[in-house]
Amino acid sequence: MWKFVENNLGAEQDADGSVTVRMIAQQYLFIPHCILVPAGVPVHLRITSADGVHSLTFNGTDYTVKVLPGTISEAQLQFSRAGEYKTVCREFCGAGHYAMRSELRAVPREQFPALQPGERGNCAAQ
Ligand SMILES: [Cu+2]
Repeated sequence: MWKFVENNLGAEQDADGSVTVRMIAQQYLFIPHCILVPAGVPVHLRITSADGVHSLTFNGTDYTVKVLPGTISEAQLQFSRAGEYKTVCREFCGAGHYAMRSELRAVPREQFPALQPGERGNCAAQ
């Protein structure tokens, strides 16, 4: 089974051009806190929870991914236009729930391959 290790979180481009994103939800944030993906490309999301139940949503889309501890939730996503999508928890998960929001940034697809792996989980590099 594939392991969640800190250095494999983030976005990784696969041989067919699609992207795999690995994330962790925990009280009260999503890790990585900001993630970059190419626009217009299939994104295969894998996410687990470090504690309770969370629900990952992307503002401006209909995507909702329920996140549970002890299991990996998978979803197929695609962000057709470049831009910022706030990632917001929609499952009440405790006192800090309302502040549980991070960001996904879709960049023009031709820009993505030039990003270093460290930049794909860190919007400050943009
Ligand atoms: Cu929550």
